[in-house]
This record gives sequence, structure tokens and C-alpha cells, in this order.
Amino acid sequence: MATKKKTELDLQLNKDQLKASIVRHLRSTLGTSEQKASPQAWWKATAAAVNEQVYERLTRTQQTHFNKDTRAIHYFSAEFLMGRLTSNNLHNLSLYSVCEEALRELGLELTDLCEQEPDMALGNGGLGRLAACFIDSLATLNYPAVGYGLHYEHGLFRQEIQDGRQIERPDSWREYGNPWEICRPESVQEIPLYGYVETVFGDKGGLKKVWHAGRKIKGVPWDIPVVGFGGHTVNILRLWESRASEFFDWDVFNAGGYVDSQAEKAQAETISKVLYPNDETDAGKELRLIQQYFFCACSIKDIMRRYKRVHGSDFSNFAAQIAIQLNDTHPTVAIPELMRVLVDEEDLNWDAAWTICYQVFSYTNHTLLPEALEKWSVNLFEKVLPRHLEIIYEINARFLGDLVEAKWPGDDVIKAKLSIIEEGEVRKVRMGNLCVIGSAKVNGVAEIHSKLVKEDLFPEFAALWPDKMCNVTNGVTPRRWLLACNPELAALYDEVVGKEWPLQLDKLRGVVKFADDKAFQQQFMTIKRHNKEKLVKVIKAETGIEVDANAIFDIQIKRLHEYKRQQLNLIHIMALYRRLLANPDYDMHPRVFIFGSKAAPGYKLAKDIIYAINKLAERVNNDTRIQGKLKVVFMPNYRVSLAEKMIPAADVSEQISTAGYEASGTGNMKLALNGAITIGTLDGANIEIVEEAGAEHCAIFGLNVDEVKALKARGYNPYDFYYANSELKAVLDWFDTDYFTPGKPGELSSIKRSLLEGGDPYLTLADFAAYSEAHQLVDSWYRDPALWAKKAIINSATMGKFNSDRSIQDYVERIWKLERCKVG
Ligand code: RUG
Repeated sequence: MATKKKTELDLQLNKDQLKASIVRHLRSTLGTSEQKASPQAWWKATAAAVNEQVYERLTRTQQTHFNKDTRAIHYFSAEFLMGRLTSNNLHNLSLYSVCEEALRELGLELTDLCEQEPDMALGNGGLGRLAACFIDSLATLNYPAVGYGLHYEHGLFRQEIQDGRQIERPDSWREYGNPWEICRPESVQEIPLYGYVETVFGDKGGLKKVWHAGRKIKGVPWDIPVVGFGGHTVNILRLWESRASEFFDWDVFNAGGYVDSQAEKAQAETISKVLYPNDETDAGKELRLIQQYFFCACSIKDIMRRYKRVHGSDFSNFAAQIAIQLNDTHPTVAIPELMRVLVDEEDLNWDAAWTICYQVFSYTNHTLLPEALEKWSVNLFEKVLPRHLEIIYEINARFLGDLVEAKWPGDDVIKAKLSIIEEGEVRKVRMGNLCVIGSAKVNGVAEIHSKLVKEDLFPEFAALWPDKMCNVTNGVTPRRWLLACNPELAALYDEVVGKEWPLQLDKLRGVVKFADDKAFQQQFMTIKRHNKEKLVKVIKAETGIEVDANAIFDIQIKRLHEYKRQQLNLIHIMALYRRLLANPDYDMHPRVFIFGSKAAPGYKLAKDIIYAINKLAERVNNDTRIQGKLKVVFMPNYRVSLAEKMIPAADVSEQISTAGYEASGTGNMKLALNGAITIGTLDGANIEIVEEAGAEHCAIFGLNVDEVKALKARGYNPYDFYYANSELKAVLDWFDTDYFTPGKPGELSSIKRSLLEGGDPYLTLADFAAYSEAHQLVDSWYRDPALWAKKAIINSATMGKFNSDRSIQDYVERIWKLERCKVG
């Protein structure tokens, strides 16, 4: 008898079914009972019950994609900052309230169980979180997509604060098991490394290259199902774990070298052991290059396997079926790897292989900072990936010899600039140039950034290929960053504009007409107040600091970097403190400055800034003279799940990077969407936020991109600002005293030094006065509750553009040319 196909309705669980399923999993999957179960076990049983739904839909999705043989996007990223998945999956399956009720009947609170889940912190910051938002949107919009990355055993370090200083501790997100991942031993891959290249006679005549690997590593895939909102499409995020391969293990073992074989095994398994904690800087280490190659090679093999299952060795459809997006330069080595596979293993000639490659790849640039544009020494490349270096030389020779020579005949200066190889004492492979040369499209992540990529970073490439460069402004998923994290505001929006806004965020524009409505303002601000009260408790629990929800909550959450200018915020708080000490009646609305930030472990100045913030906090928070008008909080271990608690509670959003340095920013979007007012420079996506919300509803200050360039060109001297502004001078001189570090003068001096002797590369002092004025403006707005409510509402209601669904749709139209595939 033919089995009836399950319909969408059959899949939708009711409360009693879900409850029964949770209890069943508690007993049969977790091996415990309702009486004995720990909160961990309840959380895992709940996840297992949800997974029944997820897997059913995952199978359907995979069958549909296979049957229709769809073109798919493969998003290659060294980082996916997923955070927690329980609440997200429940929301996307429309099961959140059903689950809440089911658990309540079992005497449990869903929000408490969600706290059991460790964050999946497989990323540093914006770049990794963007990748997570994008795969959510791809599934939501029913696009066939696979995320490919690394299955780090330890994600970004856990930050502890001891005596004000950052201490890094290992993050063990899967120490006690993770219910959302599925190991797929049937799709294991083997990856070569090191060794040498031999030239032999090919079967079809002519010469052929053979790479004899010195070592092989096993890549074990772990799949994380990615549930689209509405639950139709469930794509996968496939993360590769490295293991020792039998290839070398047994050789050494049989030769009697058991201990050596164990050492090699440990080395192999080191590859996916830990995420490099550097945001925006290239570590330049052998292990990092191996990490990059390892996950790219596993992923290309995986793509090949799937393609060949349908098309055999006919590669004429490859570029029509496969699109690969390179998230920054980290996965660039995928380009020579695909060339190697096509030429060496599949016997295509160079031109045919290159034509395919060139159509398959596209590259997203996320930064203009020179230290983040990866360069690998040629020697290292040659040692680890000898065949790839040959392929890179060949790509380079053809590019320079044909295209560059045709456009700029005889111009060796341009050739040297565009070459993939940087000449010098240490010859280097420039991954940025390789990306541009090997990609069909190159995009920046906000209008201004894309303009600078074109005009300042890659001007010659833009002249050579005027249509290659484009922009896709970043976005964030409104499901996580409003629906799930701010349930009260989400419910209010449901009432006012209907329930479609999580998919069509532009619908929030319908709220603008209520921005002056007193009753609506009150509802909106009451929700903000509730969110602030919740954060007050979290702050108390995490830091012991008491703050008052009546104060303005002013939040700066992002990685610590000089260009992001936490030091500007810091010196401004010190200036406010001085004003209050000098005049206890100084007129300001009470303010709580809240920071959340991790510094790269080797970035000394960034760590000193964290220390200074904490020392300032100790002093200010315990100074009764200022009558609680100023509080400073540094929230330890900033991560996705903490962001979800901080963002809904923010009144003010600090987006104060030096203009021209923040490619986009995405925290700026999340904070504004949740009703925070931006204090910001005209940098990255701030510019587009201001365009949407209206300049009068944001506090914009400081030098713009052209002014920054002009000041630098004229010769910036921070001492000019130091001597001209007595308050600024006094604040900087304070760093040399022991006022904040009793008995230890000079402990904070490195910050002053960087701003004066160090030349203040990010123009902190130049923007200080304008920043201080912007704060005064914000303070004056806040004293008028109706005015503030109006601005907050307008900010939230006008952020529709920053839906990551819109970003994905832009990628589809401008770059990927994908078709949606409805899963029945
Ligand atoms: O710094 C950028 C952010 O401005 C941007 O919003 C984010 C996503 O596009 O990427 C960040 N980024 C850039 N993270 N790492 C890099 C350089 O590798």
C-alpha cells in the first residue's frame, strides 16, 4: 500500500503531542525520568522533540533539491557565530508558544531551559554573525544553500574579568553534547597536505602534475540544520572536524612508532581545535593556512561528490549549478583548489577549468584595514600547498601577461601592484588580489564601504573590470533580533502592523504614523522600561553593580579595536565624571554606560582599554559625591546570547568608529531596530541608517570620510587638540595618576601614550569635542519624554532595509542568480 505523503498540517505539532514527545525523549533519549531530570536533560529532551520536526523537514528539503537538481549557493566562511538555537528553531517552526505551554504544564519555564544552552561561538564578531544571519535568510527565502565552515572544538574564548583585566578561558560549547548537530561519517573526506609535485606523462599524452602528499587529514562533517522561518526549507550548515587519517597513522604505527603516530594524530586533530581569536587581523600562522585549506578542500570535494552523483564527469553544467561565496579572504584557497581538482584530477584543460572557476566564485570584502587583508609567505605556501603555489603562479602569469599587459602595456608599476605575488625580502601571496582575479563579482558590505573598495582599495581592478565591483549592504535577521529577543515589542508590532513583519520588515514603516501618538508612545516606552528592568537584574547578577532603570542606558557592544574607538567613549565618561566632581549640580540626566567587548588576546592596547574601563567603573560606581548620576558597567564575556539581552534595553547606541574604517557594522542595525538612538559617525551602515531614520533622529558627529582623509593628508597632530582643549588635556593627564589605580600610578598611561606619542591613528582627539556635544544633544532629547519616544519609535520603524532577507535578495539578483525552490 502506498504511504500517504505527510502534509504541512500533519507536521505541525500541538501542545499535548509536543509534551508527550519531550517526556518520551527525556526517558528514551536522555535515560532519565521526570522526577530526576536536571534542567540540562529537560533542555536536551526538548531539543530532541523539536528535532523530530526539523529532521522531517530537512529530509524533504534535501529530496526536493535533489529531485529538482537546483542551482545552489555554497557560503564558505571560516566563522559562523550561531549563538543559541533552541528559541530560534522554535520560533522558525512556529512552535515557541506551543512549547512554552507544554513545558509550563510540566512545571518548567522555556526561558530558563534556553539558558542551559551554551552559545555556539564559532566566530569573532560581525563577520561570523553576518554569516549566521545569511544562512537563516537563505532558508527562510527557500533558496538552496549550504554553509561550509570549520567545526572548532573551542569557539571564541570565554572572557573573565579579574581585577579589571581580561583573562581568556577556553570555550567548550560541546563539552556535554550538542543536540543540534549530526555527525555524517558517510561523507568523510581525506585531505592532502605538504609533500611535493611530480610532472609525469598523462594517459591522454602531454604532461600532468601529480601532488604526492606528505600527510593526509580526515575531514568529518557535522551538519547543523538551518531552519527557515515558516519551517518550509531546512538547509544545512556543514562544519568540518579534522581527525587523523589512517593514511599516516598506520604507516607510523606499523613501523613501531606508536608514540609518534599519536603525536601526528594530535597534530591532525589540532587543525579544527580552536578558532583564531583575532578579529580584523591576520595571524599569518601555518596552522591558520592549514585550517583554511582544510575546510575549503573538504567542501570542494563535497560539492564535487554531489555534482558528480547527477552529472558524472560532464562539467559543462558545473557553473550553472554551483555558486560559491567567499566570506572575506579566509577561504580564498578554494580558488586554486578547484583549479587543481578540475585540471589535475578531472583532466580538464586550463582554459576550460578557469572559465568554470571564474563563474563559480564571488568574494565579499569586509574591511579596508591593511592588516586584515591576508598575505601568506610564499615559502609557507610552498611547504604546505606546493601544487597550489604552482597554480597561483600560473593564474598570475596569465593575468599579468594577458589582461594587464593589454590594458597597461609595459607598465611594471601597475603589474607589481596587481600581481598576486608581492615581491620583497619575504615574497608573499596576496589573497585579496587572488580573490578579485578569480571571482566573477566582488562586493563591499555598505554603500560607502563598497565605494572605498572600488576607489581606494582596488582602483585598478575596478578599471579593468568595471562591472565586477558591487555593493550589498549588510542586514540582520529580524527573527532573532526582534521577534525572539524582544517579545513584547514584537507583540506590539503584531497588533499594529500585522504579523507579516518578521518576513517583510518594511511593514514596520506602518508604525511611523503612531510616533506622535501619546498612547502608543507610552506602550513603546513601557516595553523599553521592562527590557531595561530585566537588564538591571542581569547586570546585578553578572557584575554585582546596581543600576537604575530610570537612567539612560548607553550601550557600546562590539569587538575592542582602536578604530571602533571605545577609548573615545572612555575619555568622554571621564570628562563627565570630572564635570560632576567639579560641580555636583552639573546638569545631566543620570546615565549608565554599558560596554560588552572582547579583545584579541595579543592586542595589548585593547586589553589596557578594557582594564581602564573597569578601573573607571570601580571608582565612579562607588563615588557617592556624584549621587548616582553616572554608572559604568563592563559586562564580561560578551556573546550572542548576552547581546540578545542588552540590545532590547538600550536607549543609546554607540557607533563611533573613525569614518572610513568600519565597513558596515550590524550591531548598529540591531540596536536601532530595538528603538535605540544612534550616536554615531558617518561611517559604514550608519550612513544608511541615518538615511532611513532621518538625520534629525540620530546624533551624528565628527569628521566624515573626506575630512578624515584631508586631515591625515595635511598631517594630523593630536597635540594640537590636547593643548587647545583644557578638559581633554586634564582627562588625558589623569591616565598618568593613580586616581583610578590607587598606589599604581601609570597603569593606564599606555592609553594616553597611544593618543599622543602614538599619533592617535584613529583621530580620537580630533572628534572628542564634537562627540561631547552630541552627548549633550542626546541628553537634552531624553529630558523631553515625548520627543525621545518619537525618535526611538521612528528609529525602530524605519529599519526595514536592514533585514538580512533583503541583503540575500540583493546577492541573488546582483551575484548568485538563484531560483527559489519551494519545499512541498
Ligand atoms: O568589521 C567588519 C564590520 O564592519 C562588518 O559589519 C562585518 C560584516 O560585514 O565584518 C566585520 N569584519 C571584517 N570582521 N572581520 C573583518 C575582517 O576580516
